[in-house]
Amino acid sequence: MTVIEGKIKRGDAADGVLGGRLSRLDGPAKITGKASYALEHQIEGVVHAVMVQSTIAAGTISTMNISAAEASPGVLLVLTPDNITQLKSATTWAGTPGPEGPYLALTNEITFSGQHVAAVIAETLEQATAAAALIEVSYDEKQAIFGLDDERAGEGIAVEKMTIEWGNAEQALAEAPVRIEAEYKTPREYNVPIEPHGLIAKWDGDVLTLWEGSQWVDGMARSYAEWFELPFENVRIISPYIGGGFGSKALSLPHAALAIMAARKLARPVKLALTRAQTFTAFGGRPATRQTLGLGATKEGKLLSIVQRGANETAMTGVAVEPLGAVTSIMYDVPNFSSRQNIVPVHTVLPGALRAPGENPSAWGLESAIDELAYAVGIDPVEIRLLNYAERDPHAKIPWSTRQLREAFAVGGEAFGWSKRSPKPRSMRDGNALIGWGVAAGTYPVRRTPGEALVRVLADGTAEIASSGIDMGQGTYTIIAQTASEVLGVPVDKIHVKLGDSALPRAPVAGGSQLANLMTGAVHKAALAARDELIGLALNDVNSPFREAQANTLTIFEGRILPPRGEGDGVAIADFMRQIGREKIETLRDTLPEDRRDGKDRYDNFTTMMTMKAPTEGGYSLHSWCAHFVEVRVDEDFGTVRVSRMVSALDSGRLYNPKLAESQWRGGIIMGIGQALLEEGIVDERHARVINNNLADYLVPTNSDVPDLQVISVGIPDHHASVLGGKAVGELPIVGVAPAIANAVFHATGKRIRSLPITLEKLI
Ligand code: MCN
Ligand code: MOS
Repeated sequence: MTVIEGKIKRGDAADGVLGGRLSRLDGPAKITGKASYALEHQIEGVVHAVMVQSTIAAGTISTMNISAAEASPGVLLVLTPDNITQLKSATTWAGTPGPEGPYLALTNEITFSGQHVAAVIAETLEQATAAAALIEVSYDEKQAIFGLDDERAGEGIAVEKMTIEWGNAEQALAEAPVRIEAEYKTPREYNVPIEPHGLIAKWDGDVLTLWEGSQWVDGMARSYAEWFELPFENVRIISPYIGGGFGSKALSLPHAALAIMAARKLARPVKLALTRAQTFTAFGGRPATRQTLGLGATKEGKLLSIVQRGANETAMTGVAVEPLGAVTSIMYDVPNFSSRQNIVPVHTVLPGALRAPGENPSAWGLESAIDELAYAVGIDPVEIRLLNYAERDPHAKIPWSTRQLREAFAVGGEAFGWSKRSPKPRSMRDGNALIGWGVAAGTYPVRRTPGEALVRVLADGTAEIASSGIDMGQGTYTIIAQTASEVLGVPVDKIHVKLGDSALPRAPVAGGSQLANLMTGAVHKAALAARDELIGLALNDVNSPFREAQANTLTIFEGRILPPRGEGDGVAIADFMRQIGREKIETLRDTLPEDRRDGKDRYDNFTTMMTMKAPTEGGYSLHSWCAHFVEVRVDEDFGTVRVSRMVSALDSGRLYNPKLAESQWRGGIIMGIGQALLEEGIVDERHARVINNNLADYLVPTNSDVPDLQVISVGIPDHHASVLGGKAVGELPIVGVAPAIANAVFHATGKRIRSLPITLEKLI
């Protein structure tokens, strides 16, 4: 720490620089209502679209009578499977060609309950809603397969690329002195972000502007451009604020295609807001999963084999894989391993991504099973995890970059008071409450896709940073400002960050918990370039007051260009820019590899996930890690479970802003509590329909369900993982929470619940 002129401190982790606990810069705008969300955008002449859904899950539309709707007041257009425009099939998010044939946003073939069958567009929302109710649809109905548990669903289709095997797992399991074999299940779970999906679509000739909450404006703009056969540059998505996404706002969806189509046909801007109920069927959440796990071990608890056979439901018309082997294959040191997975087509909307797709249900199975093994061999649940600690990646057989999981167990256990646990189930109680202590680990990979950022230093002493990357509440605005502030020496309140607009420099998806690492990396690079240019001008410009200075002696701090100590106060950047007659210094930088910088490679990098690097690429295996310690209180008579205390220790490498990372961790843990105890899409088996399609019946935790959550960072900077040393934050914390709670419930009650959520009827 250096002190200049007695007050300004250099090298201090002040709130405004990287590593500081700056509060969210978008917070005041959100709290005061100044932040305007997609559907709040006011636009002249806007008309309203309302979706109509199928009431059956399987069959064909035989007739659709739209005449009453068309004659209804204010109605401008009714879109049906018979009159929609056939769009061009678009490249998938993975970068592979889309399905053959045209893209049909509506079809007469019904494959799930709640499938869109028509859209009504009218002058007002009320008129569109009233007219939508007048549409009469009749169907040739077929028997639907309601879900994974439907006998007719069968075993499904093997997904060969999910197979992970080494050693001879089946034989080693058969010969193991101790064996645990059980089935673990998770139900359909939904993203339910508070801001429902929707958009405003406006055409100006062949230029399409969309106000739509998006986790990935560039990727979605590509889909829209391809569907409507427009140049990519003609599509602009504006998404500065997003009311949560949790994985559900990364891809273009059929309802949006219909709104855009209607706007074109009518030559009027169209606004479409899904209802809350429609957010359960307009896109899918986490598919239901089941997995059998066989754990073979020595009598001392050393793992000899893991055999996993998993399945997740998918739609009749598309493939969704929830990788159940994701955690199973890397968590423990095991000489024999086999994981295989099937997908089972059922009559449901295509499942999507929900916070830690794969890792989440994977950890649910494994971290429950290892707990069962701990009791079977009679050792402590933390001990058994340390006994089987993987010193390197057991699957890729390469070293970890960093793995602070041992530290997480030690630090978390200490803070929780784990050593005071009495090992026997049902041995701790407080009156009528059975008390249980449980533990589980979690992990999430470090994903890497290059990013791009623009830095602009302006003559008024402020700086602008721009990128199409988004902030849906994670903190992107804030950490980007901190990064730029640290490099440019411009105070954070003089930095304006612009995000969420596909007209800005490109960025990959805010998904897979990668955006923080890649955007801070890109901003750091662009800001360094701007800083170099500023100092270069200070040394060389004919009008610069520093022309006589030696190279490498100038610094920039707190908005001033400073000479070496003792040689004066320096000059404010604003004054300097004026003196040299410059309005701005602008640097655009990306973190693309040299050979991918131009043309199609560059375009694909930002508009597909084709270029995302595997966490094992580059010789190290890159992952974040965590350990959750939970106390539950179970009412012995009623079977109600309360999480009364939780301590989690997490390794996400270096934190760019600990306050925000802790908030991410708490948010994820709360979602984990919901998953463990409350969340479940309840399927009416007769109609293959999710019936609790609203926030009164689809239960998520409220404040009274959540105790004080202690979160502790045990990470260390990891420069294999990212330029600035951070690892994944966003999805890590949900992983392992549900099994930690189930393990605590077992400790409290002696009952092993292997099917989520842990509701009271399963306990009494
Ligand atoms: N962070 C940090 N230090 C790091 C990494 C991250 O301080 N080394 C903090 C930053 O505040 C950063 C945040 O954690 O903004 C999340 O960073 P990261 O893990 O890179 O995740 P992304 O920015 O890519 O965000 C996506 C991630 C995902 S995939 C889901 S799902 C999810 C999540 O973020 N959905 C969310 N968190 C969410 N939070 C909110 N409020 N709303 C959602 O929909
Ligand atoms: Mo997160 S489910 O990867 O958007």
